[in-house]
Amino acid sequence: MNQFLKEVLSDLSQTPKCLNSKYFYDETGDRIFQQIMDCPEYYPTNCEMEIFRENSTELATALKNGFSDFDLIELGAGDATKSSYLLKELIEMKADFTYMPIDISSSMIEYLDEHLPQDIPGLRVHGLNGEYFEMLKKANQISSKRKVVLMLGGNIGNESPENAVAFCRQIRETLNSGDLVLVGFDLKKHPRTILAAYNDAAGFTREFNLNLLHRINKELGGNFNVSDFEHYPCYDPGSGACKSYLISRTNQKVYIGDRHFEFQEHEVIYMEISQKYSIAQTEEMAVETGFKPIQHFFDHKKWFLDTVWQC
Ligand code: AVJ
Repeated sequence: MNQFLKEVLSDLSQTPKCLNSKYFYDETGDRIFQQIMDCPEYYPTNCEMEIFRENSTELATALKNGFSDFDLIELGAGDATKSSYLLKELIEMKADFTYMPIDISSSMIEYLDEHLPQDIPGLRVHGLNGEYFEMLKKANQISSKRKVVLMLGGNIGNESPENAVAFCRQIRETLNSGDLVLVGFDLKKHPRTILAAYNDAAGFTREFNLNLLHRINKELGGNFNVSDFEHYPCYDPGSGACKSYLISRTNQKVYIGDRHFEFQEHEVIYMEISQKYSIAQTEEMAVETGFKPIQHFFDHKKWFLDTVWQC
């Protein structure tokens, strides 16, 4: 049985039912996420873009860190728009490195392998399509060079704080003393600003969530009646957890292949967490997971943090 099907069947058997947001990113999902990033309410991309645009030299210097050659790995690279600022700067500095973008979206990796070397002459690209840790292992097999790992976009926010700690520990285990990571954290800010970013007026975030039901219908033989589910985002400023749910509008029964799942009216599917952190919480997480926080980069509003950690 394929991994996607296995996880969906298991996740819909939980209480509350849930689905994993990493499966949002099929081709349609990639396109909807692009539309989310272009929404006026969705600030994280613009903030991090500003950090990369305004600090590319400082970032490149911090990550090159005096080493002669290294592998620059990006977890969840997407279309690599932000990292392109850094890649261009590193090429100008004549850094000797290979860019290894990892992404769960095969179309993204194909796109990067083909287009990046054209856009940035002299850049070596080795795309890896798959799950983060399997691909990190592969990267270590391909080369034993010093590693610099990028984890941008607040992707780490898609884990609960507890899982994020486990995740960072696991990253640390794949790396060696002296290696660097650059992690992007979406910071706590006014709750209304955060909620609006996950509840855009144009409805792209709703589409993004519902698309996973369409994807299950298409790829796994599901029969979700998508219009019978309502998108419900919420933000808890106490914990910093921004979560999205789909709520069943009626009592209904949904088939996936020969399995079925009953939904009560108002029953939820927990779809995604986008956790927000304070600066202090990110530093605690670094120390707790075997890293030393060495440099912070902010946008001018201090809404987003890209932080350099050393192993
Ligand atoms: C890609 C994980 C950074 O959580 O902000 C955007 C995904 N979900 N709107 C985020 C997302 C809903 C996004 N990340």
